[in-house]
Amino acid sequence: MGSTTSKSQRGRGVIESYRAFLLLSASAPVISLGEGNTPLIYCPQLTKRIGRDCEVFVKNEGMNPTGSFKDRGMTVAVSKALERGASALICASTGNTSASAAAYAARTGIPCIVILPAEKIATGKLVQAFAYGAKIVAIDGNFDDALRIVRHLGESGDFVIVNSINPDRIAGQKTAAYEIVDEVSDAPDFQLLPVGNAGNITAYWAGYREYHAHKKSTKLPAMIGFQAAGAAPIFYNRIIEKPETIASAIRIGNPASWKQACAAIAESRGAIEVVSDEDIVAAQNWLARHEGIFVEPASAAPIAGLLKSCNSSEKVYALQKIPEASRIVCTVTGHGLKDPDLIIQQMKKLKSIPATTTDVRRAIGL
Ligand code: AN7
Repeated sequence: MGSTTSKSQRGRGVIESYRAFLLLSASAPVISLGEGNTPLIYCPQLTKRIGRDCEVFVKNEGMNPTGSFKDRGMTVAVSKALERGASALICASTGNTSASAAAYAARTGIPCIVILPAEKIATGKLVQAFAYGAKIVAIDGNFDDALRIVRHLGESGDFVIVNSINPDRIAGQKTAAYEIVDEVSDAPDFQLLPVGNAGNITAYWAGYREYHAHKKSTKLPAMIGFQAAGAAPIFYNRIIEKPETIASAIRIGNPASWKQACAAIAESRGAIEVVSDEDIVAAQNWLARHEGIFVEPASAAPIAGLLKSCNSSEKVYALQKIPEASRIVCTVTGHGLKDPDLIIQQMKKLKSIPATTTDVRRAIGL
């Protein structure tokens, strides 16, 4: 197992880096775009806000080939699908899964059908699915409706479903936890991440547990998941028929991996929390302006929770009593450029000025 973390294997995709943990046969084809090996960035400003001798890191999954963590699971799901002779892929998506599935399908040379909630997909993600040549179907319904239809269509055997109900997706996404442990030589004390369909929190917990069982870490983190207040079925413990949030990636009312997420939270002595859309937008701006990391709104949910926990009048129960000297990892799941509409609204329209140094000096207030 020692070779799994060899530097020479970095950048070659998660299958080559962690083959022994992914149970791939030696003859399986590898469809990779060089996913994984994303930066784990120490965040001095967040660390300062938390205080108490803690350390805060951001695992920037926006640095994957299609700009989200989905690529880790997609390389495994698509490689295994190809080994089994798949001729087409299908997925429901709030945007990132479809962008990733479309890219890996293109790489494989097989068609990809994506079923999306009409008008609820961030511009950049829709552009990606189109650019990679997916067959895009928009429905008058939400993600939960789209996944229901995909489950039905998958039963025909004509398509391989590449949503996280496919266990190969979860297997691939575990590699993010492996990377974190490899990089800091142990598991963190707290692992924060946004929760939508709840596949990723399930995958991280499985990854941390496996690595711990292989004695690669001395401890296990508390898993803290964040949902948007208008789309928080796990937090409220009921299906949300009409989920609403500005963070369209996690606009999900009936998560497929609900039970597994609850198990991860219970077993790790973690928690599920909610943050408002207002806090999400503020955290997205804060992270870009204080740490230089631009993420999509869903990815700002754990940052919003962390920032809120620094404000003593607010209640983020799970983070209220972070012990001194804790190491905290926040996973930010998708790149900010995928969903620029909110930021564009904040920008004033740029008016051009004459192309002289004098005019430019005046414009910048010199
Ligand atoms: C940026 O693309 O569900 O809890 O269809 O795009 O594993 O679902 C995306 C989910 C977090 C939630 N952050 O992860 C889809 C989709 C971003 C995301 C999540 C998603 P899960």
